[in-house]
Amino acid sequence: MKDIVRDGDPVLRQVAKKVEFPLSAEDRQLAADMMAYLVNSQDPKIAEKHQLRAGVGLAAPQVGVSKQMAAVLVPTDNPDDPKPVLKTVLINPLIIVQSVKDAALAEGEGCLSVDKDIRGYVPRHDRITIRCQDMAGNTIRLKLKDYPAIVCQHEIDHLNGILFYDHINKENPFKLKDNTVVIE
Ligand code: NB4
Ligand code: NI
Repeated sequence: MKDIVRDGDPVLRQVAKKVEFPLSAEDRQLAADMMAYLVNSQDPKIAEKHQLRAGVGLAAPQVGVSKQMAAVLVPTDNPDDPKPVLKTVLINPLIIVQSVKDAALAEGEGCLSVDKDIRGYVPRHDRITIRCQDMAGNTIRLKLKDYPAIVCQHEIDHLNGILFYDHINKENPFKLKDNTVVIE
């Protein structure tokens, strides 16, 4: 697994290139490696052994590849059900529908590419519809809300050269619009 690119590297501020189909062997490997990072990072033993910071998402620019691809792995919080809430690789994703209502994580956001703790709410859309491609090149639509929607917006931002702290209100980091749900 390649090292994760840190803030300051220009690749994080570039608009990533579209991925072409059929996927190259290299692109398939990239998708598999990014998902493997997330799976490993969420296993406390493996994460400790390899010194991995836990992640629920990872975008290709974060491993130095300026392509429109991101892995998302949102685990379930139900111990009786091992099925993740969302496990997918987003390719060429676009937000085609977004709610007026916003949502923000109560704890703010952290990014594997940003070492400092930057506090404040990151306002996102509470509900989105994403149009993207799957590994086979089929165009798919994902309707998401709340936490999984926030994760995907963080990842899609990376593909457009945007980092979470760009969205934090500079005067008052904890100021939110009226119609915003805070998600625990
Ligand atoms: C992406 C997220 C930042 C906010 C919310 C959260 C973690 C990331 C960055 C929205 C998307 C990575 C990608 C976590 C985490 C909860 C689930 C399951 C068991 C530990 C894990 C911890 F690690 N963010 N880190 N940051 N990024 N929740 N959880 N838990 O994932 O930079 O661009 O394993
Ligand atoms: Ni990030």
